[in-house]
Amino acid sequence: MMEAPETGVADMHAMGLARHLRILLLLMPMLVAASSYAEDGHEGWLRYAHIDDPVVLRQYDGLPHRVLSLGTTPVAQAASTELVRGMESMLGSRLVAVQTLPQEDAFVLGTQTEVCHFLRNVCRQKALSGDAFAVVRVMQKGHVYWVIFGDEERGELYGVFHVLEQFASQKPIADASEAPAASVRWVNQWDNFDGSIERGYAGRSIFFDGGHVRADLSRVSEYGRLLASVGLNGCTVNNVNSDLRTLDPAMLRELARIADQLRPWGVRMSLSVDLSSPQIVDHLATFDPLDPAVVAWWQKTADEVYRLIPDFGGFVIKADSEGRLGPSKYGRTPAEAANVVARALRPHGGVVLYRGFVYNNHLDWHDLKADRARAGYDNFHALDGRFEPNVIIQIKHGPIDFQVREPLSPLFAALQHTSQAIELQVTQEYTGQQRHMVFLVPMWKAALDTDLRAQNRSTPVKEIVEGRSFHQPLGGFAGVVNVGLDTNWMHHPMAMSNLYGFGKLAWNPDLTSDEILDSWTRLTWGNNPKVVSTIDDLQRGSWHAYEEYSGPLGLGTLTNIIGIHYGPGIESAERNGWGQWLRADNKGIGIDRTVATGTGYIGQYPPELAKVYESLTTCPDELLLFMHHVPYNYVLHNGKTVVQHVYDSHYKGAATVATYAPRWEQLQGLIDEERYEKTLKLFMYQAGHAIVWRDAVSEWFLRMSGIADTRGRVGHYPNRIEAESMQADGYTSVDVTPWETASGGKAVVCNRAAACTLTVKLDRPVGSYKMAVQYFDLRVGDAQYELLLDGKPIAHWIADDILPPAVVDTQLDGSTSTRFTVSGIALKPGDTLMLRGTPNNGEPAPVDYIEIMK
Ligand code: GCV
Repeated sequence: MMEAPETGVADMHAMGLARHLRILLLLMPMLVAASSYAEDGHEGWLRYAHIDDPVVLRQYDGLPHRVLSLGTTPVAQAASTELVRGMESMLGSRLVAVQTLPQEDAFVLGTQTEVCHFLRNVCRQKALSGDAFAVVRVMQKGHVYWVIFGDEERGELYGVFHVLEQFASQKPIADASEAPAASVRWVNQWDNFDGSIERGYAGRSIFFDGGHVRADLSRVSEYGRLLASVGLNGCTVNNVNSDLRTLDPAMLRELARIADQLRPWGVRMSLSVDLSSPQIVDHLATFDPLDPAVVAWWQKTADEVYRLIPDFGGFVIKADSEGRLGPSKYGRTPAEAANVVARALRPHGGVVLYRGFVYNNHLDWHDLKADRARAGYDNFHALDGRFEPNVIIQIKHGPIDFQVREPLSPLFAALQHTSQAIELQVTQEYTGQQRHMVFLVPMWKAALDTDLRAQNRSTPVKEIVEGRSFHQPLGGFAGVVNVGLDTNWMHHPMAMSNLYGFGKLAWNPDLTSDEILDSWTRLTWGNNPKVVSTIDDLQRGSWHAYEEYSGPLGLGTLTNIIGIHYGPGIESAERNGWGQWLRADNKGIGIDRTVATGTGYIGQYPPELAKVYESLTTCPDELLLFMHHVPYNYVLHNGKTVVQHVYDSHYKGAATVATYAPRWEQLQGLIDEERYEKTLKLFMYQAGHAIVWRDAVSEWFLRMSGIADTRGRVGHYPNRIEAESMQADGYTSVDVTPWETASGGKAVVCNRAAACTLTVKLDRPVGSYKMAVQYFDLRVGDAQYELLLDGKPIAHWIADDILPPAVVDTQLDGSTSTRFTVSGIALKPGDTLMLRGTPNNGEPAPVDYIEIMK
């Protein structure tokens, strides 16, 4: 017998090293992939974090190690690759792909027809249709086959994502069968060809740059994967304010590259198109939808689109709205326009989503009967039943424009012979632009669950847009998302819950907001119970808190509505053609939309609901000022006067937001450092900005109504030292516009190259204090600030945040006002506090006030 050569300790060490090296080399691509995105939110809810808990892992012990994928299309391939990827990452178990049905347990993926050839039991299952999927265990010849199938490959992919989501939420894998609520589950991106995104808050376009489709479309494929994982099946890639070159043949060839990236994820590309395209692209004499040359043009163009993009979804049309041309130019109706385009798409299976957002933005504000909220109904209700079957009217959930609270658009109930889709806004245009945490799913749920009582029977909005209430062939959900090139897609780590939630609701609007939130939190942040409950609690009330400090009682978000829609800018709503008025004077506020004395808008609702809104006795407080004009001392159902409610609500909302950062700090060490820090910074910012909102709105109501806050808060800030009252060296006082966005309506600026200072002698009793400096952080420049106590530096910071640009980049207002805080400052009577501001590149180190609190 030959003796095995002896292996010395040093050799063993070397062998061990070599083995480690081999393992390391094998793992290298995975490590590189993992570390390049680390925990920066890039993976969204598809982190597939490894499950370490042996007890949890044990429940997956009996799962197969083989996978047979019967389809050959890109979607089928994506489904099996995803299953392998997810299981390996989460369970550490390697699935081996096989080509034939193995004589051992296996996962089997395919369409129902494909699987049925091999596993007879699947033929006996209820036939699936559309995008439905099923997961069933089938016994055959003593082996267990886990079959994941759909009517089409897309369902198969959804089935795989369903299974992976169970692992990620540490739930057992059980048989399941699901079908989506509606066939159209699309996202809209308002991306421009130059790479900018209208109302996008997370960087530049993942699709376009410099007038063309980007060379590198890798983020598009990743986006497609995220969308598919929550059941979304369409993506309109360009702005509804569509570039007039969209249907240019050269551009179409470029756009086809985007469709190629989305295709493996079962996401059909669609395009926003302008009705004047026939004139622009091919110089036709007219774009009159009834002109035979125009009809032929749309047919020729649709044929060309489908030649390039065989799975093309359809066209989204914004017309006669906010400066876009439309059929009204020729005295034609939206139905006549939509139908011409729809007929061209129909042979190819495409649809038209014609937006119900048609209104006149040059309304006469002197006319007390003029009302923008009426527009959707007024423009469309008479056309009910006149649309081709492949036209869907895409209706924003409220009659105005994605405000923090609106009633449901009455148009949903008025169109009973026309397919409809609800348009929801995932991008937080009016709800904090992804710098404020606002979990929007509760708002959407409230909208979808609203029973409009059309025909005096139950007609919840969700059933209308599913096509169920009025037996329509189509229906759907369109979410304006506007992800960008920011690593984590939406900027605020919490904002991804809105995209996830939109997809989940589009698939199943009966899910509860809490169910959606809880699964998003687990997938995104892990299953640690403290992490889950803290994040769920933070998010759950965030919409309500935002409403409390930005615009309660149905007033709408009290922002600068003709500008960037971010910080407070209350009176911008009044006296212009945009029709989003408050109708405020020193006696009262709110728009009278009653039938009896107002604009008659309430009469657009079915009678039962109209009755509720028409009467002050039954109109809910939360919509009061949307429906009625009342005096400031009108008493609400909650027993408070309107004005006192406004004060209390703003203080309450801001106080809630002040708790976000301390609650978040409880999670330090339980989640990754990168996302922890980013979120903490945003929560601290939000706390400061909620105070800007609180003070601006409360001060404005105080000045307008002349009615004091019974709790003495508004207008009294005993801890505040106005910058303009401090001893200044170089700083000069300026008026801020609008006045309510700075304390006392004034701030100070340093208009010289060298630093300026503000000095004040303090007279605080001995103790430890917190200081807040309210200042303005402009896009231009990165000014520096330093706080000195008795000559010693106690804090230093740079104003380098990227806040939404105001009307002009150098404007001091409620969008650029922000706050720096520092705690644990020991004070005694007679201390001298100095703030030194060093301007930079046009940013004059502006300061509003300093607040010193216990
Ligand atoms: C894309 C609002 C937004 C616009 C948007 C428009 C629309 O008015 O502020 O940016 O335009 O809605 O939905 O068409």
